[in-house]
Amino acid sequence: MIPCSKCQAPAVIFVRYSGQHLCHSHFKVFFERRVAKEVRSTGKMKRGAKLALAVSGGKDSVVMLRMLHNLFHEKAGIDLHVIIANEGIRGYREEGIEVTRRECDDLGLPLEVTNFKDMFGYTIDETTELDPETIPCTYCGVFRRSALNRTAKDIGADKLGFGHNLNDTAGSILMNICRGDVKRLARLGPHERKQPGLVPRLIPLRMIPEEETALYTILENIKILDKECPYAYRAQRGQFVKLMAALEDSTPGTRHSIISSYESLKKTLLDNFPAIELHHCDNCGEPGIKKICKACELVEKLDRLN
Ligand code: Q46
Ligand code: ZN
Ligand code: ZN
Repeated sequence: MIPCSKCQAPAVIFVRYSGQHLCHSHFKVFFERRVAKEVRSTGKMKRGAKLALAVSGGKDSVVMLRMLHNLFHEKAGIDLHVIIANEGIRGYREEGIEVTRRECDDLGLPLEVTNFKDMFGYTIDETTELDPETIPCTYCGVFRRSALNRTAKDIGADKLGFGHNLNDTAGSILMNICRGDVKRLARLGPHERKQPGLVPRLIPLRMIPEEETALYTILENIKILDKECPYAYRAQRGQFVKLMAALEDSTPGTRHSIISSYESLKKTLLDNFPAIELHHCDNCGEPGIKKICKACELVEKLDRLN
């Protein structure tokens, strides 16, 4: 048995990037403290603020939900609303909705299910039949952003929380650098500036490595959707996630270094690429760069193919 670096209890994890062995209770403190710090420093929400949480049923979003409930719902008077996007992926999404519904019932939180079929006229399964050449995640990502933003606005949310972890955040930074997409890099969340029509994002688990979220669900006995989307193998992001894991494995702390480099560059990025004036889509009213938003553009494409 390896003892905890802070007490003599058996360690449940070795945190390579900090060189500490931690027992269950010290790991919990270590985990929760970082989430609370992230929410306080980037969320800046006052008592009575409304926070919508985008939950999928997967480990990260369910842990975010549980944590925000335990740390901020009653203690800080933050009003929580849960949103789940139903993309229409057979054999996958139903279970995610079930897991999320159970968690919301247990915590006594309202849940809003927003269906792609109702909002855009197509499920993701249908987009793959109509347009097999395009990666399903192209439709899914654009529709999800729009659906969650619209639903969060309908709820009257001040912020919209996502369960992205450290691996996702560092992977997104790396992906945008590799693609040379500096404008997008400048716009990555968390968002402190408010743009008309866009609910600012909050990313409570931004500094938490994926393996720690996984351990937290086991130790705290949290039920999650433990299944991968059947289209995940086609996602381009996957290669950056794998690359990130390999880099971290050979040099522990790489993910944190990527985030801190990004933080140091962020001001320069925002000065050089200030937020552009967004239009309201002629069709649905959602903010976008062009007269017609990306989601409506994709719907038009599907209508032509149908
Ligand atoms: S749900 Fe949608 Fe993901 Fe499935 S189709 Fe791609 S984007 S992989 S997070
Ligand atoms: Zn301990
Ligand atoms: Zn639109």
